[in-house]
Amino acid sequence: MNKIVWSKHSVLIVAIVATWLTTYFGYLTSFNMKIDNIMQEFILFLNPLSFLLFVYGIALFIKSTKRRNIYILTISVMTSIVMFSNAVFYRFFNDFITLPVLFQTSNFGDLSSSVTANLMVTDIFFFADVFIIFLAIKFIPKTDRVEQSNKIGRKLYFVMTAAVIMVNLGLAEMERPQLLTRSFDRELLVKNIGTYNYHIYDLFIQSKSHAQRALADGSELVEVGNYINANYAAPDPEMYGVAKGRNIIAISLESLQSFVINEEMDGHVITPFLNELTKDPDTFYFSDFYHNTGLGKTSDSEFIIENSLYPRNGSAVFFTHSGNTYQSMAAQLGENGYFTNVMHANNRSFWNRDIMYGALGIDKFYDLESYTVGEGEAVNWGMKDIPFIDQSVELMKEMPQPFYSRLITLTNHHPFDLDEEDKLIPEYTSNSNTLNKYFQTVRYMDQAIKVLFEDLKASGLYDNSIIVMYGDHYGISENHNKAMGMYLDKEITPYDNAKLQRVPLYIHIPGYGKGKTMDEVSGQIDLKPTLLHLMGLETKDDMYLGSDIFSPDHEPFTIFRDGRFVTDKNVYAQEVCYDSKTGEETDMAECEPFIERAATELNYSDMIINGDLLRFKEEQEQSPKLNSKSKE
Ligand code: GP9
Ligand code: MN
Repeated sequence: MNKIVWSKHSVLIVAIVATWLTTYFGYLTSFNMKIDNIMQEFILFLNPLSFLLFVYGIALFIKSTKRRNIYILTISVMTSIVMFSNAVFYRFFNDFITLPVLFQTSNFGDLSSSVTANLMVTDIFFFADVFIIFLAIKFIPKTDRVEQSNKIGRKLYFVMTAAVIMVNLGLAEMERPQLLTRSFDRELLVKNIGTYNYHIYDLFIQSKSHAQRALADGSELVEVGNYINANYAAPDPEMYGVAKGRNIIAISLESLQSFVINEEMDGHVITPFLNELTKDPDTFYFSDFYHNTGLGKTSDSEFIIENSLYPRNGSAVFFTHSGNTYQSMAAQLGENGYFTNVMHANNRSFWNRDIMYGALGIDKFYDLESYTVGEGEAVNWGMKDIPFIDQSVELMKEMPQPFYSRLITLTNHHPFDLDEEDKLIPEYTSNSNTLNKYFQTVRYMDQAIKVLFEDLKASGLYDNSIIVMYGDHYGISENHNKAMGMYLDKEITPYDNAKLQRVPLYIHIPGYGKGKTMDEVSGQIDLKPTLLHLMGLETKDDMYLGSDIFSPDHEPFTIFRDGRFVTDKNVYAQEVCYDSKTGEETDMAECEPFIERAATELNYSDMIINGDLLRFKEEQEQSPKLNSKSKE
């Protein structure tokens, strides 16, 4: 190193290196992050650097040595506090701190008591850099008078900082495409951009939604409320309450699309059990049902099903609006005596579930920690569906009844990897490895659902439950159109791509006997009112955008998050209006009124979420209720 640079900036250099290494060492000792390869290890090592270069670099603008040293020390204390707090928090929650947790009162667990209970003497290590910097300031001989850094030197420094940021982001993007737009998981964020940058990112996301929230004053409720009331579909009296009092077992079928149901691949039946179920007298099978998800994928589907609102465009609402007030299906069931829970053998912070579930009023989250993943029981993203289902049913046996359990399956997830012994049919042969393997993992999932039904029957839970199963979102993206075209034996158009967003929905009511295939166009957005009405619960006063599929007033119309839509007559995609039966282009006038409707509806949904409007509704409801009660 250049002698002059060293003597002029020794404290700064010591500070950067000391904090960098303390942070990295902190990662290794305090957080249980899964590192799969050398590249991830390297990114982890590199990731504190960009922020540290930047924040310590500001010292270069401070003329007085004393002030400059104070600044450097302050930064090191602050970064140490950040790492220290995260480590303590992690011990209890197995997660990194996010701002809504600090400001939310309705969270799982009590923060302050758990923090004090989780302190360790070795935590002093997080302040090692402060100590080292302090020694450097005291003992490194000040041979040269520290002059103001020259402009060129400073410029060079910040160019270097920018380069480090770019390298870090570039590598992160390679490891995890769309990391920042989808913000899947805090652990992935910290692994890729580091704790410090993660907190800035979190601050940015949270303050953006806070600003929009602050601008809303509740007056928007009238307009949105009018639209919602006008579209209310009253329940069919025949169906209302048919499953009253039963347990609800809802299964999120990972990446399952309808194009595999009742079909074959090279002569192999893909979903034998699910096919049988479509003909089962206790089952309603919805053959023209669509997902309404966006970038938030599984978490978006959860959001839609719980709230009957659309997720957000371009980001995952589970991350951006976990501090909102919601009127979720879980909360409503909870008020009616249900024990509400989600079962999913994955890291609890994935999709910010641990936080969002608090806002959705879900009583318990059975995450990875609730499961025992035995030898050979994990593949691809984690625990295999069959042992997951076996253990979930075991857990259900212990639950207070009635319960509402939502199970999220995982094996049929991109890249659709499977152990040899679980491959029940051969691969498909096309230019898409993804599609080729998809049929096999779907076949495995079908087996898992069969096991679920067997387990439920054996446990005695079956007869008093209702089983609802739905595909969460597409599994095969448009990037595989060529292979898909080969399988479907046609050229894939935007019309086909829209129709491929069909996901299966099953509502299975043991002993009911009057089930049938429903070919009404509908979507995930309709599930909440449909289910609540089946349970005999009213939804008239709730704010939601879907409608009960069994209602005679249900409209055959579903809107995709990106503005495409499907009606009984048309498919609207890529600004083209198609005939829904033939797939041929048709007169735009047929689609016109719905284009407007789709835009309005998505906009109202965004208004509810961005303005956190349901908090005003809650306030309004509390006062008149009190009044009417006192009159009785
Ligand atoms: C992760 C699982 C999959 O926990 O829900 O998420 P996805 O990538 O499908 O959104
Ligand atoms: Mn999914």
